[in-house]
Order: sequence, then C-alpha cells, then structure tokens
Amino acid sequence: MTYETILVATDGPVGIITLNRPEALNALNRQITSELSHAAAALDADGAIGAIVVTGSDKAFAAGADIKEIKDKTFAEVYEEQLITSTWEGLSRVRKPTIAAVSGHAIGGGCELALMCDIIVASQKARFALPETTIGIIPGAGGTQRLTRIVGKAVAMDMILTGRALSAQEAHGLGLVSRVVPAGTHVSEAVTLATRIAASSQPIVRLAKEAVNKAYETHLQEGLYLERRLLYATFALDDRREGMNAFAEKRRPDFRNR
Ligand code: CO8
Repeated sequence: MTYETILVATDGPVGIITLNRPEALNALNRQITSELSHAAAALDADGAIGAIVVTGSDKAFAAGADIKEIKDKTFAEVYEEQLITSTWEGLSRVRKPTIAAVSGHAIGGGCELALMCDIIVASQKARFALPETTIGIIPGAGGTQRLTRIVGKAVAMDMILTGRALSAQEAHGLGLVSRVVPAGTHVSEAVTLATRIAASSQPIVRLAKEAVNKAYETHLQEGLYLERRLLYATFALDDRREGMNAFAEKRRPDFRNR
C-alpha cells in the first residue's frame, strides 16, 4: 500500500512510522488514522520487525482530531462511522512493543495516540494536553480512561476539565513518559530503545507486554494468576531454554523467536 500522510521506514529490526501532515500539525483525519492503523498492522505481522516507533515532527506529534473534518458531522454520522474503533484504535491492537517518540504538541487525539503506545519517549519540547472540552466535546480515543489510570483522578480531571497542558518534565514526574531527552534526539533515543527490545525473543516480549497490560484491566489476584500462567508458558519456548543456557555458558543468546 502507498501512503500519503505517513512515512514508513525500518532501521534494522525497528519499524518507524512518521505522521506526516505538516500543514495541519499532523491533525488526525480519517486518512492518516487509517494509514497509521494499516502500517502498524503490517509491521506487527512482519517477522523481521521486533518493535515499532511512532513519531511526528519536532513541532507536533499530532494536534488532535482534524477539527475541520468533523466539525459539521451529526450524531448519526459519527455513530455510524465508528471512527475510533474502525481506524484510530489500530495502534492499540498491535502485539509488538510500541514506542511513541513525542516532540511538540501531543494534543487531544494526539495525546491519546501516544497513550496507546507502550512507552513514551518525550523531547524536552513535548507538551501533552486533552483540551477537548474547550471545543465542545470530550476525549474519545481513550483519554479519560488511559490517562486516568496512569496519572490518577486529580491530574486527569485537571487536564480534561481545564485543558491544562503538561510539560515533558511534568509528564515524566507523573509517570506518563518514561524518558525525557534533549530536543531533536527523541526519535534516535526511541529507536535505540526499540532496538534493545527487538534483541529479545519476540514471543517472550509479547507475553511480557500482555502481562503488563493486564494490570490495567483486572484485579490483582487475576493479574497475578495470568502472570504466572504466562511465565510458565515461556517454558514451552526454545528461546527460554536458549536465554538461560546462554547465561550459564557466558555467551549472548541467539533467539529464534519460537
Ligand atoms: N484540526 C485541524 N487543523 C488543525 C488542527 C486540528 N486539530 N490543529 C492545527 N491545525 C491546523 C491549523 O488550522 C492551521 O491550518 P491553516 O494554516 O490552514 O490555518 C495549521 O494546522 C497550523 O496550526 P496553527 O496556525 O494553529 O499553529 P499554532 O502553532 O499557532 O498553534 C496549536 C498550534 C496550539 C496546536 C493549535 O493549532 C491548536 O490549538 N490546534 C487544535 C488543538 C486541539 O484542540 N486538538 C483537540 C482536537 S479534538 C480531539 O482530538 C478529540 C479526539 C477524539 C475524537 C475523534 C472523533 C472522530
């Protein structure tokens, strides 16, 4: 498939998707969200890829839903189209690790896209906000749920009810962002991180991702039960044997993703 609003590249075992609508600060219209979901699914299915980085420009990761595209829609239209589930949420269905490399505006749906990723690496220039109420809607791509689970009710309410933006440092302090790096280095840092992840066994990494994500969806005992089941399942993999043998033999493991 040829893409018009995103760029797709690879760096060794890392897939890199760059949102590329600079004239609209990467505002998320139907085309860009469809292309993003398509590219993410294609990289997820590519056995040579071990992790995926999603990024935008230095000025904007994404400035939210394309307001001009949706401003005249009726309830019947948005309800019928189900845009959130049909295009936006593709990124959240990716099974391989995903890293958002964020600089500039991560606003509204842009912030929500970053929240769909497993890890956020932010440049010092990144700003995170959910200002939907200020234009007469509420967040709709996971903002009220994913943000609240990460930063807690008080900060989520503050951001969502007032539109307050968080700096990269504030987002880091609240656990929204795992690393803050100098402006201009966020993509290379994210790719370095993704390369490190991709050096591990793909099925092992997917099992770990599944277990961590369960912590957001269930109560403790069920989560601990699933964790143990998935841990025991790693003993069915050749890569579990290889990883432990390599440690015992003082050599680097040669994972085969099986
Ligand atoms: N939608 C459409 N166009 C946009 C958007 C957007 N969200 N953001 C920026 N643009 C366009 C501007 O209109 C402008 O275009 P033009 O040159 O043709 O006038 C161009 O991008 C550059 O923008 P600015 O001139 O405004 O740039 P500034 O640097 O002055 O300001 C801001 C940058 C502060 C980011 C500003 O553009 C802004 O406030 N943008 C809107 C941010 C916003 O409110 N986002 C939330 C949208 S709602 C949402 O995301 C809900 C998600 C879930 C709903 C899904 C429904 C399907």
